[in-house]
Amino acid sequence: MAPRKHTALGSAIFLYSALAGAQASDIPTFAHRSPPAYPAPIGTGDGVPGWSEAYSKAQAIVAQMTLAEKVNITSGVGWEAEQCVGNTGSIPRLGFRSLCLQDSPLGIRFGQYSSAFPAGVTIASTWDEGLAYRRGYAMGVEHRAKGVDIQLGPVSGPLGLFPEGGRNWEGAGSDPYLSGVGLASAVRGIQDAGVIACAKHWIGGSDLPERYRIAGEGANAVNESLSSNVDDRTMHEVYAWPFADAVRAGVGSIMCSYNQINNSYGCQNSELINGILKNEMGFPGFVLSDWQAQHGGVAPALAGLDMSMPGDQDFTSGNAYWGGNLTVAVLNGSVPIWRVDDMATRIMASFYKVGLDKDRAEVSLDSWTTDVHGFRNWFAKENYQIVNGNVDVRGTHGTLIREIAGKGTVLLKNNGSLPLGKLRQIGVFGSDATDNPRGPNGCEDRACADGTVAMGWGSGTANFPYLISPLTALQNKAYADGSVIQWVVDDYATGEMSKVARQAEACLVFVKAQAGEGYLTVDGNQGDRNNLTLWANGEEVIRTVAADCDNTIVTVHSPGPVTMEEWIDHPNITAVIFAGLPGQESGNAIVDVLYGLVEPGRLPFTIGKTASDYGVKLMYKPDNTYAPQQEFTSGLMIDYRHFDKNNISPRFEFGFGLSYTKWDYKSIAVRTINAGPYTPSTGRTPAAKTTTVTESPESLLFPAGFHKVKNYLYSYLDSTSQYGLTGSYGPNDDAPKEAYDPSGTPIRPAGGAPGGNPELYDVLWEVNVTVANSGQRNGEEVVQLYVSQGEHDDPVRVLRGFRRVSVKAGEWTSIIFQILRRDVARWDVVSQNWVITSAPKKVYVGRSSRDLPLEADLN
Ligand SMILES: *[C@@H]1O[C@H](CO)[C@@H](O)[C@H](O)[C@H]1NC(C)=O
Ligand SMILES: *[C@@H]1O[C@H](CO)[C@@H](O)[C@H](O)[C@H]1NC(C)=O
Ligand SMILES: *[C@@H]1O[C@H](CO)[C@@H](O)[C@H](O)[C@H]1NC(C)=O
Ligand SMILES: *[C@@H]1O[C@H](CO)[C@@H](O)[C@H](O)[C@H]1NC(C)=O
Ligand SMILES: *[C@@H]1O[C@H](CO)[C@@H](O)[C@H](O)[C@H]1NC(C)=O
Ligand SMILES: *[C@@H]1O[C@H](CO)[C@@H](O)[C@H](O)[C@H]1NC(C)=O
Ligand SMILES: *[C@@H]1O[C@H](CO)[C@@H](O)[C@H](O)[C@H]1NC(C)=O
Ligand SMILES: *[C@@H]1O[C@H](CO)[C@@H](O)[C@H](O)[C@H]1NC(C)=O
Ligand SMILES: CC(=O)N[C@H]1CO[C@H](CO)[C@@H](O)[C@@H]1O
Repeated sequence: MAPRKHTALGSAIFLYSALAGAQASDIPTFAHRSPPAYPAPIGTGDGVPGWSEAYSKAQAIVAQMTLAEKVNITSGVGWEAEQCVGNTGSIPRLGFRSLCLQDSPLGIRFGQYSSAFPAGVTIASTWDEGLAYRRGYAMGVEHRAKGVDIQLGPVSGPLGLFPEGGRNWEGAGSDPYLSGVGLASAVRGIQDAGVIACAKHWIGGSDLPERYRIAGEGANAVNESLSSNVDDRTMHEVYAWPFADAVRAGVGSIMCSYNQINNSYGCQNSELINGILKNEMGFPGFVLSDWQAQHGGVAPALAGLDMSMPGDQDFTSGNAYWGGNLTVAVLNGSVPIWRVDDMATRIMASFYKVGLDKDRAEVSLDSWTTDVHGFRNWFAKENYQIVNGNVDVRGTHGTLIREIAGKGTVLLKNNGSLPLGKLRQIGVFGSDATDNPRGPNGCEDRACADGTVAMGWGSGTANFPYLISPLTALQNKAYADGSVIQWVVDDYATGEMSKVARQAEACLVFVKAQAGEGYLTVDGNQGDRNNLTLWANGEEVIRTVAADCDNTIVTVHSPGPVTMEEWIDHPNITAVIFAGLPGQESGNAIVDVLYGLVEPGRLPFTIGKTASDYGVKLMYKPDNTYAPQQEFTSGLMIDYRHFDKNNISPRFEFGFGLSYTKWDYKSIAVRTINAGPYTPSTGRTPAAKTTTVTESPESLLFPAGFHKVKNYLYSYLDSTSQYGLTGSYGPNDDAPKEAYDPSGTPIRPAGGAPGGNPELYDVLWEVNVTVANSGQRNGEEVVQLYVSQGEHDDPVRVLRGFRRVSVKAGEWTSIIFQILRRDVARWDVVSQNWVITSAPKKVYVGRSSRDLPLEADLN
């Protein structure tokens, strides 16, 4: 979410329209349309695991709220209106403080005395569910101590269809199963620490639609955001899959996305929010808009949006789609009162679910200044006070960060040079080894590639409390070992590099690529990378050093795959490491891996030989000026599934990574579990309790003598004549009369509980696998389980289980995997349900998606 302040923002002229300034007659006709799904299901805690008590409390407090109070907690008060990147209104009468929403998925954005955790791509590379939970928990602890109520993370979407995609690194790898486990672990961790997690972005933004988000911006000006056109089966089996895991894990909030899906905006697509998320996936929490992803007032409310962020139509405009306008829309009947009751109840239920009613800390961070004192209402310049309390919330998280960064570093090539022993002389090369001369936080939202790359750029970032560069850590190591160490960190000083390379016993080359969010451009890359090659003269640095050093060890810091064909087979390159985006402990972690103190991780995506091998094309220029159309023709075949289906040999396949020891896959045994049949869910979502507004418009006016903060958004009415306002619907989102039906809606057959029909999670098989460490060192292996579903249109194999195990040298272990009904089912577009076909199914177990020594039939 949330870019910095934009200068030229969307021309959202119509209050409740999806259209920004176009004449209906000029609008091109696009084939893809999203079906209507109304009414919005009313959230319930009845019989819902983990939610029933929270819902009772929420219903009790919402029953005490006036309409203006309910609207207040659904509506943001405006960009820069308060200290967090997003803040709702408060309820002074009930002593309820406004909710604070803060980026990011890897720590506290704009935080001070807080940690910069490894990015999503690096935690995914650990393939360690327990570590993912601990990372989530540690981030939650930090947010909670700073007074943040909702942490805007974790991320699954973009999922990584496009390897160049600018925000892939925020998420947990390019496979829905891996991403789902990552999402669910982070959600549990964050929420166990007492903070509401926000799974984002719902949905279909595998491209970076943000570059086409804003009408009237530069050469890529479009009238409406890019539309991701995704077929139903792919939506279920690929893009929505991880979110089902998050919902099942109890996630309190989900953020809808900037892009359109089938030409309907993510935050007002009724089929996606009302239909798939709230009905089919049984999501009891609330949906909030990405910052300026809301394009109307009534349509999103009816389509299931529950919270408007940051509240203003354009940043700091002082106009809201909701706030006072939602109060009006309820009074005049365009939004039913029960819909606002449901919004407020869903928000409060999540609040109680994570225990925010107990010991809630004061907000002690500020997003707009690093000074201790500042204006609490930054845009209005009101309420000068202490805004950065500067509580140090880091605890011992540095140790955890170092462990994750080490275990998430992937060893790609090793001709025996690693792990390093005591060296007489070390050479270090490349600007990626060293500090950014402007400092660790010297570039706005980390948007530069000077010095070592340890996170991507954009809103998904945090301030570094410190950043140990590889060079710093290697100097410390050299000092301890009594080694000589020399370095050349000017990427163009090739003459000097050759000299140093000729003297060193090991030549450690650090190269990089960088990517981020599209509101900032670095070296001509508008968020998305323009290519998959190295930045900062990387190839030449490698070539130069390798020409003079027969023990050249290359480390790549990057948000995703880079092509390596030009240099990987060079005989003097004895080792290659993919070190992802490791966070504040970068240098210590790479030293741990180089010297063999930790066991490395595995790739959460495929490294292809060429960019075109991925079979997809990121749309760098809009294909039409009205609303770019991104056809997801790749369907289910994302990442390794595409390589497998088309018999393309990658350089390094999904799941690949070398270990410092040797592993033998010994045996596999499959046990069939009698799970019983799969029964489609029946019944209805709850009916509305209240359908009429009893409050008078007069009682909703601003109280006499009320002080209005400049451009702050309130839920009160300016005048009682205000609800004579009229407006219209956008053409894609016409609200049918069903939207106003208070009697609920039939539960979809695949629905019935958070995460979908509970029987989808029945265990059908248990697979017992034994793996032995036959090497000389204690080690850690990531045992991976893949399933082939057997139909001609299925992927060759899909990941359906993994476990990172620690085994001593010479010992073995057995791992029990559970294969769930969901793991072998496919989405049937006709019955709108999951089905298991009669095609023969197999299970494969091994070290990567292409190294699978064990297999068995699933009968
Ligand atoms: C999008 O359109 C495709 C067909 O073009 C359809 O299969 C799918 O269900 C639609 N999805 C949504 C959410 O509208
Ligand atoms: C809504 O919240 C604002 C502060 O964020 C507060 O000034 C206002 O009184 C609240 N409105 C109601 C109805 O409580
Ligand atoms: C309601 O929407 C209209 C039209 O966009 C806008 O001018 C007005 O400021 C909004 N009202 C509030 C209270 O935000
Ligand atoms: C170097 O390592 C790669 C992979 O790690 C392996 O394929 C290759 O055979 C090794 N070459 C030598 C000379 O050991
Ligand atoms: C790829 O992009 C990077 C970063 O902008 C640039 O340094 C590099 O030269 C580009 N590579 C090619 C082959 O153009
Ligand atoms: C490998 O390094 C040695 C120096 O150690 C150098 O003589 C040789 O030419 C290099 N090989 C290649 C292929 O560059
Ligand atoms: C009610 O108010 C909303 C918001 O001002 C407006 O969009 C809508 O058209 C109005 N509906 C009617 C029936 O007046
Ligand atoms: C799994 O297989 C191993 C090796 O055959 C065996 O020792 C172990 O008891 C099995 N575990 C279970 C739970 O059946
Ligand atoms: C159909 C339509 O309204 N197209 C408009 C899109 O935006 C450009 C300006 O950016 C207008 O010139 C087009 O008329």
